Amino acid sequence: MTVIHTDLVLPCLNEAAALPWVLSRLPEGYRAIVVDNGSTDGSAEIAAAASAQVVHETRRGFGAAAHAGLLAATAPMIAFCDADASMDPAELPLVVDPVRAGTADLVLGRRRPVTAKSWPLHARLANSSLSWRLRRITGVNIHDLGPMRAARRESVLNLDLRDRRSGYPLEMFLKAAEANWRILEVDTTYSPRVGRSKVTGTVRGTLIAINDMSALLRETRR
Ligand SMILES: Nc1nc2c(ncn2[C@@H]2O[C@H](COP(=O)(O)OP(=O)(O)OP(=O)(O)O)[C@@H](O)[C@H]2O)c(=O)[nH]1
Ligand SMILES: [Mg+2]
Repeated sequence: MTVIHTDLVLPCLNEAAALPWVLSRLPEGYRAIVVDNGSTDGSAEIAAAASAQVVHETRRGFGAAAHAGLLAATAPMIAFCDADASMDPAELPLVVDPVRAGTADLVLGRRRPVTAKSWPLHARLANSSLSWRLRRITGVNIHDLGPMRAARRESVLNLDLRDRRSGYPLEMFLKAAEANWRILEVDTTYSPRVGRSKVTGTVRGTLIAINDMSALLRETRR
């Protein structure tokens, strides 16, 4: 029997078109936990049929889903990835292996777009200005607050993350930096998502994300 070393949390809101490919790409030793937030397109059934563990989270929000996945996980390593096929789970060892090897405490996948369509201009600009601010605040040399990431599960639990919306990935980064974690950035490929955009692909989603993140940054600087 294969030993599961990493639980992969996949927050999922109506990703029926992307899930079969995403779930087929997990390397050996990884287990998928799909956290469904009331999808109406059969995402949960598709995930279950592909033998993923399905967690239902009634509270809306990216952070609520990501955190429910963290709480449901049991493996020593935890990884996060979008469920929209923009990232390839086959690349997970790039972020997980340095944590397993003990050379990093948090590894973030820097999104390297394969085509101009992978990443809308407004999202790219918002992200690079955020990264610039984060480099200044924390001294960590990051260029993208990438959603594909990995750390030791118990260490992330100990960060006591509170955000349940779009600020969750930022809060994880800020608290890890504050705790002097060794944070590493590696390149990962970024392709156009499958299905409809929900967060930064829409202007409304980007504004919500910027709002959630700005509140966290204001708190950090106090
Ligand atoms: N469970 C849950 N998942 C969500 C929610 N919002 C987004 N997601 C999922 O979180 C991941 C990231 O959301 P995306 O919609 O890809 O956001 P993005 O990458 O910023 O922008 P686009 O890919 O352009 O939409 C995807 O797997 C979504 O299905 C939510 O409220 N609940
Ligand atoms: Mg996406």
